[in-house]
Amino acid sequence: MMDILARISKSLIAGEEEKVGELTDAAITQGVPPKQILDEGLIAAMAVVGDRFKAHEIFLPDVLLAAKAMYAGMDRLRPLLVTQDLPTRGTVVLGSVQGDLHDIGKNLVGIMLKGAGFEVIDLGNDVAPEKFLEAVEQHRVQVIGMSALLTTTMPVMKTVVEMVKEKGLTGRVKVIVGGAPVDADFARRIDADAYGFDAANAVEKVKSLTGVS
Ligand code: B1M
Repeated sequence: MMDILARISKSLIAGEEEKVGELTDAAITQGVPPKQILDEGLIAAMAVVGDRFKAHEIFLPDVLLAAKAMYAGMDRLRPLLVTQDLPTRGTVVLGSVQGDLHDIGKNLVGIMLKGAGFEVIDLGNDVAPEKFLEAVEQHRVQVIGMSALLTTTMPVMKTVVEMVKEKGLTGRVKVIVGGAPVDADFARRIDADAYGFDAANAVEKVKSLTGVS
């Protein structure tokens, strides 16, 4: 089992999109649990990519290839992580904040939320604050979920929380934030209702925000 996960990681780091897809299929066939493939094969490798990029050992095009390879693996896992026939437990509007093009983590949160029975309105990446509020007005949204991967885009989360307050929606619409540079302390400081440290934790937090057990 370790061998196939290590091979997935190695291929992802090398940006081998097709191979990551094939190896993910092989791991699924071998019976490796999807969550383990995700955590130990794909996400662990992406952390290495981040470290190497930071150390200037690899460059942006390499990171882009690794991201494509990550999606090849995630596409294989998606159907296994999302169950179709659960009753709807509430609606979450989700997006990577304005200025932020990173969407892998946000998409994982979306997959996991759908898997837990939530309806997800995914606004994509680079989402302007007003867009979150427009979605709240147009749909019966219980939770706004925002993702940021850049320290420079984190302040947009505060803007959205302030807009929620200004519109008198505090309490009716809850806000959860997450992403690599975000932490619980930051979430508290901007008055967000919750912080999710990973996709599974985000689901737990959204369940508790919406009173779903
Ligand atoms: Co960029 N990037 N990147 N990048 N990139 C980081 C974030 C960086 C840390 C790399 C580094 O220097 N080590 C660094 C940020 C530094 C900083 O702000 N302090 C960085 C930089 C600098 C940049 C550019 C500025 C580079 C440049 O242009 N010179 C540029 C910015 C573009 C922009 O957004 N405007 C840029 C571009 C890119 C790519 C486009 C090439 C690509 C993104 C492709 C894509 O997303 N479609 C990319 C990638 C892939 C990364 C790294 C390597 C990996 C991110 C990732 O997908 N991780 C990243 C390094 C790193 O994070 N270690 C890096 C895997 C993913 C599963 O994890 O997103 O953290 P993550 O999500 C987790 C949790 O955080 C959490 O759950 C997820 C699952 O466990 N979570 C939530 C996320 N959102 C949540 C929301 C929640 C709850 C939990 O509630 C709603």
